[in-house]
Amino acid sequence: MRTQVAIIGAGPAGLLLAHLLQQHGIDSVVLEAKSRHYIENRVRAGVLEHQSVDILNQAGVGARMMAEGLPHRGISLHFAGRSHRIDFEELTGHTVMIYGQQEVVRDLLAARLAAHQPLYFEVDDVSIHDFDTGSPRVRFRVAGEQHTLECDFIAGCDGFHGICRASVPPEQLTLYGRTYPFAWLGILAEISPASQELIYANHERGFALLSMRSPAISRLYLQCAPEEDLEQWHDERIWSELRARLNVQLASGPVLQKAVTPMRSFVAEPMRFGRLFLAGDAAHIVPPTGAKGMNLAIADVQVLAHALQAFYRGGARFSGAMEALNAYSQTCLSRVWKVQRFSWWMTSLLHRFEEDTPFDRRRQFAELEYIVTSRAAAQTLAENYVGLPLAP
Ligand code: FAS
Ligand code: PHB
Repeated sequence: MRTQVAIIGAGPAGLLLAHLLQQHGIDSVVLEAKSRHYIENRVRAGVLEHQSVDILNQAGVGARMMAEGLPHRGISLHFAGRSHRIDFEELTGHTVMIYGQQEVVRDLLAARLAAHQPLYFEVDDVSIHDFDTGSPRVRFRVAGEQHTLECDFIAGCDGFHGICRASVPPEQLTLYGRTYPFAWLGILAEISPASQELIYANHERGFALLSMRSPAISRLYLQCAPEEDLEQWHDERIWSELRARLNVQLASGPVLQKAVTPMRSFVAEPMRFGRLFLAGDAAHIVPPTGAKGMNLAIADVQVLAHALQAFYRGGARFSGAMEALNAYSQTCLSRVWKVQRFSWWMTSLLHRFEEDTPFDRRRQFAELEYIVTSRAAAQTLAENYVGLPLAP
């Protein structure tokens, strides 16, 4: 079996890369460990930066997003018993789109299957080889049969727990990270959102976030202990805690899904090893407070797709063929670190930290007060939230 680009992972990164390459006549094979049903129903991110919306529209997979997504012009910050709106459109001229990650995955999957392009679900025993040579290979098993996929490049889009980053000799990797002393307990509930826009709350009892997926589906989160036992959180306890922290009229409703998400910041450098390129969560993780995880994956893939197009357009003998590919890691990391900073900053601004002294707590409120009383400070939050400029 042979292709030009072997893509490991069918999350937002892998599926978007496959689609962008196919639009430029570059063949790829996508290998996914889970089933189609699993990846189409995995509830994760919910906010698309304006550039992500543009990329999906330009790729021709944005029609349902534009029809069903919710354009949002701002958010509210709740603290010290008050609510303050941050008007993204007034401050930056941009908005964001509320559209669940699983919907983006469904749209990309539909395009892949409609184009009858190779995508294998429920693969296992995946391993990558010779990516430090000009002839990398991927070995995998599907339906009990072993295969070898020869290719020009391997795209490691297999997420934080995937095998691609783990296949790089440790001495070639530099890992940066921190874990936070809390997690998020998230629910998907069949109730109309209690607010038109997202509410981020810094409360004595802990952080809470009100988000949504549609006019009938709410997505809500509350800060909890890292090893929180979900069994201790029956629905009414969750609703009561959310009401206390968000300080909004919140009706209880059927909880469709509940899960605890750990909070970490993580970056692996570099993001390229010979013919292996890491993209998305395979290379970096941000705490979800800044709503950046999926958007970073999309931004990486935009850079990688452009570099691969330049390579194949110019031909391997073209002197600049490897130029864009050689610049991939640095190009992505420059923006990744700015987004890491923003995600860390939003997390530090809005959560209760056990070890905080009274001084820390007062300083945190002073920073919130500064944001809601200074246009410059509000603009800083807004321009990061709607999306920093993509690589040129
Ligand atoms: P993904 O993890 O989405 O996709 C990787 C794919 O590779 C998966 O389908 C996996 O099954 C597959 N894979 C793994 N190993 C493989 C192997 N050996 N062979 C083949 N396939 C393999 N971001 C936000 O912005 N907001 C949020 O609220 C938010 N909530 C999150 C909640 C959870 C529980 C998690 C884990 C993440 C959350 N994120 C959130 C971040 C998330 O949205 C990621 O940033 C996004 O999924 C990144 O996309 P990918 O890089 O494609 O990785
Ligand atoms: C979501 O809707 O899932 C969401 C929104 C904003 C965040 C994190 C998650 O910061």
